[in-house]
Amino acid sequence: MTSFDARSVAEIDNLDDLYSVFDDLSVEGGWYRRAPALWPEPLRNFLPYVWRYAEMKAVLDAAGRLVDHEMADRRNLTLTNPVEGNGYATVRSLVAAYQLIRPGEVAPAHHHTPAALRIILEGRGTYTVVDGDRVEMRPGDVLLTPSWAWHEHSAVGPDDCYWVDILDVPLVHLLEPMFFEKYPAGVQEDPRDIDTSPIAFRWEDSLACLAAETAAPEHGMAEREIELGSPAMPTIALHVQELGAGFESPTRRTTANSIFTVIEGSGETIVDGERLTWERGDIIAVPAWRPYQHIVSEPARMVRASDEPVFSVLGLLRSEKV
Ligand code: 1HN
Repeated sequence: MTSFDARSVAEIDNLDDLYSVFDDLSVEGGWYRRAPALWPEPLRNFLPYVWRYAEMKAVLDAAGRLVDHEMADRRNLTLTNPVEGNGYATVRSLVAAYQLIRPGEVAPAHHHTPAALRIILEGRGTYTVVDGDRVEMRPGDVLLTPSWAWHEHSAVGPDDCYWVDILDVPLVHLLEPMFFEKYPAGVQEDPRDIDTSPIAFRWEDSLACLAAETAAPEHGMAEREIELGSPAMPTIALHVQELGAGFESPTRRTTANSIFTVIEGSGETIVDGERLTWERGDIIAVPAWRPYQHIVSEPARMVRASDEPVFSVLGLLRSEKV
């Protein structure tokens, strides 16, 4: 920074000279910006994308042969949105990952300010311990790890276990309050075995609640829909959606960002004109304000994770049919 000379600034008599002092002072003229600060509607930033479970599973299996838990802590593949310049997030505020844990392995305890949840895809005999409560995780279950909760995972059965992690890490990156700590003892001592817990949404309960729904949701993007929690966590909402064979949703867009995990069925989602086909276990990124429509081939159930609660509480949630 050069020294500020008020007298020479007072003598400036043309715009070029005025602009030339801006950089030195780290200011910009609101009328003379290099990049606009406001625009009429959300930009197309993050890209619509689908990650295929069949491919991810093959990669995880290879990692399972080459990377043990001593080395990995968590053996997961984070899903990096392919938009230029992005190195981490799946959509603006959320990151998703596929994780594999093999029989006998323990992913040691840690906690962090980002909130997390797991959606179990495959494998029996896997447990998570959240703040001292040891909960079995079965396919279709959704398990929450709220901000700052201690959590570790283990597999004790005969199966390789695969699940999807979704976290609000990119939101915490944006806002800066990142804290992370490993549990000093490695694993939590004397966990309590419990089966019902406010952090565990069981698949059989989701199915029963879906079956009890009489009306379709107002937005029309599914034939039946339930919410897990209200919302599940302060930054992440979770909805389980049921879409029958042949179902065609309207085309809608919302300012919230969504990650869909396909629990069963197959179909395609047309996101901003791009046709993304999907089947069981696949993950679909639907970024903010991209119009999207589901077209279903085989009866489908999916979990939509979104940052809707953040938008609601800030007065920024807008959705519309297009
Ligand atoms: C994490 O802590 C877990 O605890 C999984 O299983 C995925 C992705 C990004 C950052 C932290 C876990 C994660 C993660």
